[in-house]
Amino acid sequence: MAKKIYFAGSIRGGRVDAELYRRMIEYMQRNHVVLTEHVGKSNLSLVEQGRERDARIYDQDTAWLRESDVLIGECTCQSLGVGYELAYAEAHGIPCHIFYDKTKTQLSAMLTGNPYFHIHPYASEEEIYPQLDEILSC
Ligand code: 6IA
Repeated sequence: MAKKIYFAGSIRGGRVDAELYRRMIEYMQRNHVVLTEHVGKSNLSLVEQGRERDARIYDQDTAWLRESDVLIGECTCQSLGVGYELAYAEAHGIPCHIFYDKTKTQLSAMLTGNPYFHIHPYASEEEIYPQLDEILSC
């Protein structure tokens, strides 16, 4: 059955992995609905646009989080927003799967130390897709 996926990836934390996000999102979209497709777009504005505009982003993203079946986070590029989303999802009982390239970074102990989170370290991108298949087939 098609799942509603909240894909979390860095925006203002840095866009170095934006192409990887796009590929992961496109892969999941073959059989599922990704609520946060924009995270993989290359032309995102990173500029702060005032608290009112950001409040609309916050309201929309937290509404999507509450309606999602699962959160998939790519956390190689560390992001305060993604960390917040993970805690928010945990508080709402949404399963969270965290991917990161172990050859490039170490995750915060606040993630690896929390047994609620499913952690998926990888060494090359090809390892991600079979794991996504397994997560999303449940
Ligand atoms: O602290 P960061 O900016 O790196 O946080 C990234 C996370 O916060 C992502 O997983 C998004 O879900 C969420 N987020 C941060 N900024 C935006 C945003 N900006 N739009 C939607 N979600 C965001 C404006 C982009 C533009 C397409 C309207």
